Amino acid sequence: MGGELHPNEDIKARSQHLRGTLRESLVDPLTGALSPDDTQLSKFHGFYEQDDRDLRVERQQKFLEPYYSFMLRARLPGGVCTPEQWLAIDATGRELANGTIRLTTRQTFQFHGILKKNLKPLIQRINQAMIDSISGCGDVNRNVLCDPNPERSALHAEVYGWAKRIGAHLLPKTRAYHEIWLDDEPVAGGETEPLYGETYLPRKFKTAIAVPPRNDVDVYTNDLGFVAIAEDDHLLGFNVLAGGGMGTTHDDNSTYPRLADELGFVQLDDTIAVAEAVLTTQRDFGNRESRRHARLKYTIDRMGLDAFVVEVEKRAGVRFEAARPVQFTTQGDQFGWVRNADGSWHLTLYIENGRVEDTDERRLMSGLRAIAAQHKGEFRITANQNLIVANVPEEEKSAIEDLARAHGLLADGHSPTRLASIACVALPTCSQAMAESERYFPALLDKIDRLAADHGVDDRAIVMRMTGCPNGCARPFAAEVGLVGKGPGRYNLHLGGDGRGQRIARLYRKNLNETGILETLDKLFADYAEQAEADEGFGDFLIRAGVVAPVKNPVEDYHDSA
Ligand code: SRM
Ligand code: SF4
Repeated sequence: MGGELHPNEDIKARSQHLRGTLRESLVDPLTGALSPDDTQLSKFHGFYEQDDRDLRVERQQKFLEPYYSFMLRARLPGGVCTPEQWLAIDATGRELANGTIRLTTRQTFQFHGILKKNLKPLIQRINQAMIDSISGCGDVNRNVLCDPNPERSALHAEVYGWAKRIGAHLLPKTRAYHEIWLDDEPVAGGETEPLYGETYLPRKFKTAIAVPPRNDVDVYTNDLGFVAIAEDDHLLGFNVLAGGGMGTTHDDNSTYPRLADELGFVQLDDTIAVAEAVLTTQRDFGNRESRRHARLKYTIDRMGLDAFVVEVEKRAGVRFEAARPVQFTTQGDQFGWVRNADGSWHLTLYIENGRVEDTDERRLMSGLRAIAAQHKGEFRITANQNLIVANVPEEEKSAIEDLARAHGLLADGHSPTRLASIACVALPTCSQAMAESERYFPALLDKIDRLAADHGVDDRAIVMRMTGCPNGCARPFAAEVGLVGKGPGRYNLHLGGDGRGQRIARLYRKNLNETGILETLDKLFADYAEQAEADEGFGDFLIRAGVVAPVKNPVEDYHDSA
């Protein structure tokens, strides 16, 4: 470091706490876009400027500006919302966005295809339903994930409380959002950002809480992680993790996916102080010159873990105790009905790649609307892009199940691998996509399912994740099989995650087309069928068989085999 600050630092510093010229951009009738600086600031308000990439060339040929629209991501700690809120989300998606809702890998929802003129009405609509989009994106702490742990709801409630508390504590204090979108009076006499300062964080910052034995939030892929330590369903404290992240750049060996390190155990009372200390250490020590190297994972590797821990302890006024032993068994969701300790029920629905829409095959959006109209409990979005209908009384069970079945929302009939797998959004909305993901993965999985059946391994759940680029939005580097977009129809194949989110998947083959992917998996499935031990996961088998070597330290040996 010691070079020039990244231009975004200046945009943040000049923005008057994220106000910029967003108001002016919004009413500029000459373009469907925002000014370039405002496109950076808009992220802190939860939305991204995008253009329809399917239409790009055609519009270019007609000398038209790209077909601009916006993606908005809500803040929904722990993914929890009420049926009334769901109905508002549904109506907003149909009336002011592209008629779909997208459940994300961070337990919230996105709208796509919002026209500039509809942005403010849309933000007002969700706020009327008591949902906001503050810090949906941007260089701040994002939506805090929390295990939706259906079986143990007393503990879930306690952990969810912490997700909300941590999220609220790490929110920026600026009133810019309320002034611009909700027409609040401007703050008299200026305001300060006590936690973030004028330039916020060097980069995005992500926090999650997991409740063993389920790692369904992929806690090790977060900048800051908390692993709940409980006794008799009562929360004692957390093992604190720091420095996880997935984003990489193809062929740039200075970037790598990394799982978080364990810092140690803290008592509940110290949770907020430790969260703040990790965030402010990253604020002060993170790289503000190269956004590619700005995440906390690089800060920790540059400082050294020991020095990082000393700094966090000093800032928090806390000494970490030795981390408590924990064991995770899965990264996936538990589909179908699960009985809760209080006698009520949870139903986990399968939403393929999180896209809620009505198609000729399935009427997911109508189905969820019908369930929301009837249901009195909660909805919980999972970090695997699925939806839980939570706290259903015994007498409502069959009506909810009938609705779910009629609309194709049940997991029944899907292969265990499909149910364990996810894909990112990619084309046509994502500006970063190099290859298809959400639109292509289901068809590829049909073929992979057939291969698995041919080899008799179709009863196994293999965690497969596809992304359209190496940013890693579906966490492919923590999957047993990761497919990462390289170019149109081309993917890098990563192998060797452990199905529990505790091992990085290594790059195995570059630039494969569909035939290459299927041929490679065909051979590996044959070996798996022949040589695997009983109940041995696919990723564990690949490591034991020496197909890929485990990554010991991503800085030193992640790129070895690439
Ligand atoms: Fe992501 C950027 C979608 C979870 C790593 N991500 C994007 C953008 C906004 C593209 C852009 O910069 O223009 C994508 C919008 C696509 C669209 O049209 O909707 C996008 N990310 C998503 C979602 C919707 C994927 C999904 O299919 O669910 C997820 C929304 C989560 C949320 O609700 O907040 C999503 N993104 C993730 C995750 C997974 C996670 O956080 O658990 C990761 C990997 C973990 C991590 O952060 O390291 C992730 N997204 C990225 C990165 C790479 C960051 C890095 O450190 O290099 C980018 C690009 C960037 O930040 O510059 C990115
Ligand atoms: Fe877009 Fe890449 Fe994220 Fe997929 S992984 S949504 S292509 S940024």
